[in-house]
Amino acid sequence: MNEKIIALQNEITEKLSQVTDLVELENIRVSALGKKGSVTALLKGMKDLSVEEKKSFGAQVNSLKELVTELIDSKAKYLKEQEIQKEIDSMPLIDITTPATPDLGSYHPITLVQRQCETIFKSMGFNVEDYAEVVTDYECFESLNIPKHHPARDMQDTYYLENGQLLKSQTSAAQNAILKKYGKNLMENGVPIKAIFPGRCFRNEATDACHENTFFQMEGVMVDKDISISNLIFFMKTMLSEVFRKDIKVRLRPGFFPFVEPGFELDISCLICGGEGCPSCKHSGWLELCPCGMIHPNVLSEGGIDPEEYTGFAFGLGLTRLAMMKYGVKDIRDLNSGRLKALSQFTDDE
Ligand code: FA5
Repeated sequence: MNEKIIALQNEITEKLSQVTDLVELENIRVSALGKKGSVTALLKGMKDLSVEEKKSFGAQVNSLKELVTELIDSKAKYLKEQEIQKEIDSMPLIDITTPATPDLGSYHPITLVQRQCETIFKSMGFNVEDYAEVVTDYECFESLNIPKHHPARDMQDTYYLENGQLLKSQTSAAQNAILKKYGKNLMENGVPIKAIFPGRCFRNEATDACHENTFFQMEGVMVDKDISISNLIFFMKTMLSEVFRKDIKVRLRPGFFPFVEPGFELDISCLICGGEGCPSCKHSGWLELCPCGMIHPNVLSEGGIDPEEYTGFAFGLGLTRLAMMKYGVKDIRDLNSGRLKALSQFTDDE
């Protein structure tokens, strides 16, 4: 190959190896391949050569031109990629297209009040249990001292499934399983049964401001030697004062449930109307919140616990109504409405 061409090729290759930006690269392109560029100049200088020399020299200059063009193109591609990478590296590690105040969602008021009750009872040594929503007749009624055809079944409009099972109409449906689960530890090691079990309940109710067909309860049981109504009242009082953190009026009156004896209705003075009477409390000034009582001996026996030796209390707190009272929700149906704007305004910050 011609020495001049070799020298020029080395010179251009050397320059290209050192170039670091696209402006510099463009200058090299113009200085080599432009009208007045060094490679173009070689072609112009061919006029003094013989025809044979022109053929060979011209071919070599064209190869050089092709080589330089290729080198410049690939260098340009590399430098462009480098520039993009630099720009990416300099970007902040956050998505700047995300809205400034993202909607993080919120807990439902019933969840808030349920969690609060769980914390209160856990701090008093209760275990939290979960239970099925579809249960058997035995769980929901028979094990609770409500045999088939007992009129107490009419107290709840229960949804039955075709296979004989039913949608849990009360969290009491888990009592038997809980007694059986913890009974052994009670009898062998003297560890009291202390459990709460929140859950969703279903009843074919005509709905109004304080009745829903789908609502939450939280059942609680405590069984040990010498458990009395005083223990029951202590736990109810502690729970209510912790939930409301203010003085509220409650009343305890006799109530009938076949699975407790004696049984009580624990009502709360309506916090929506201050006890005056309104649709939220069916104009009575009181809201049935947490029926309770001493567990019936038949229920203890059915759960494998000797009623001669042990006694216990049970309660069925209306969690949905508790959320109504705590957050001042006038109509219980709003809680199942799915209206996020309304439901997201509550927090558990005191
Ligand atoms: C029961 O369900 C009994 N299992 C409670 C119980 C447990 C008694 C343990 C004794 C011992 P009741 O049907 O009254 O009882 O319901 C209990 C509470 O659930 C009510 O006081 C109320 O707060 C709530 N509740 C009942 N029905 C509805 C409804 N349709 N909508 C909203 N809350 C309801």
